Amino acid sequence: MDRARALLADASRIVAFTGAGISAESGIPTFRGKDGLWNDVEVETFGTPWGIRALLDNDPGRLASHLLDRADVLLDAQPNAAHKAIADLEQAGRLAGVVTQNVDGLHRDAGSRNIFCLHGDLINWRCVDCRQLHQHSRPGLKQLVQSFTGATTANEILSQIPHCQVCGGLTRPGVVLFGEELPTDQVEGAVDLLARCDLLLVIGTSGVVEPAASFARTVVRRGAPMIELNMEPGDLTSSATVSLFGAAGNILPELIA
Ligand code: BJW
Ligand code: ZN
Repeated sequence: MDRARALLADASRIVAFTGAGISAESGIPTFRGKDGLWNDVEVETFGTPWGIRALLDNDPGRLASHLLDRADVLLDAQPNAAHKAIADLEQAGRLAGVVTQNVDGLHRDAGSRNIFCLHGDLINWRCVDCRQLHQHSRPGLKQLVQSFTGATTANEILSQIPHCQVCGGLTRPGVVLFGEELPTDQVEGAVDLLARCDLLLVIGTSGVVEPAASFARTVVRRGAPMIELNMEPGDLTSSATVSLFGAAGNILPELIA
């Protein structure tokens, strides 16, 4: 903790690089590890566009109940002490921005401003044909997902989903699934921010998903120090200057106090 505090004291352009672990204390399960989402559902089915398409065609009831379960935890979640500590650091002029892999919008809700979402955003839907943005409110999205309750056919799901006002195409959540490209504007913003940071604060990520993890490694290769906060060692631990193991909601407020 003393070494981490000294690194923080020396830095003037800190960037936070976050993953699912920062939202665990807001009640959102992580993807990997003992309570991870991928223990309950197969990643090949629920984490890929082709898996979800096949589920819609072959087992729409299971897709509907999965979406209802995820909406339940994601749409009611509130920022925790770690999200707030990050927002406070930015407010104090010490943190230049946040690069997150999370789609839950909790950094924004906590008051962070300069945020780049590498894996998209649950609230910001897009047209599958022309990629036009279709923004939902949390209550509006909740209502939409609740309309899938009891669906047994693909049409009962598809008929509830709004169509694009520009081209009439189907809209879908703006989240990045495996095999899909990351949003160019978010990647460009993140890369630019990371290129100018003088301390990387890596919080709650296993560091196994690419290209996100490599963006963090690039900062270290350039010579900037990295502080890692995690419950346990992960794939980025060997790149960290200091690792603090424990819950981010406890450690982070103590670290920046
Ligand atoms: C706590 C805590 C507490 C708990 N406090 N800590 C190069 C090499 C190899 C593979 C690839 C590669 N390039 C691309 C790939 C393929 C693939 C990939 O990375 N695969 C690897 C897994 C092998 N990547 C992609 O497909 C990406 N697209 C891409 O590269 O496009 C170009 C391309 C296209 C086609 C061909 C080739 C290239 C897209 C990746 C999309 C990821 N999507 C998901 C799902 C989002 C939607 C949804 O919500 O359903 O994003 S997967 C999931 O993993 C989610 C996360 O953002 C992402 C990262 O996970 P994260 O955040 O690290 O969470 P966990 O659960 O892994 O870890 C949590 C951590 O927190 C743990 O360490 C805990 O200990 C800790 N923790 N509680 C602090 N309280
Ligand atoms: Zn469209």
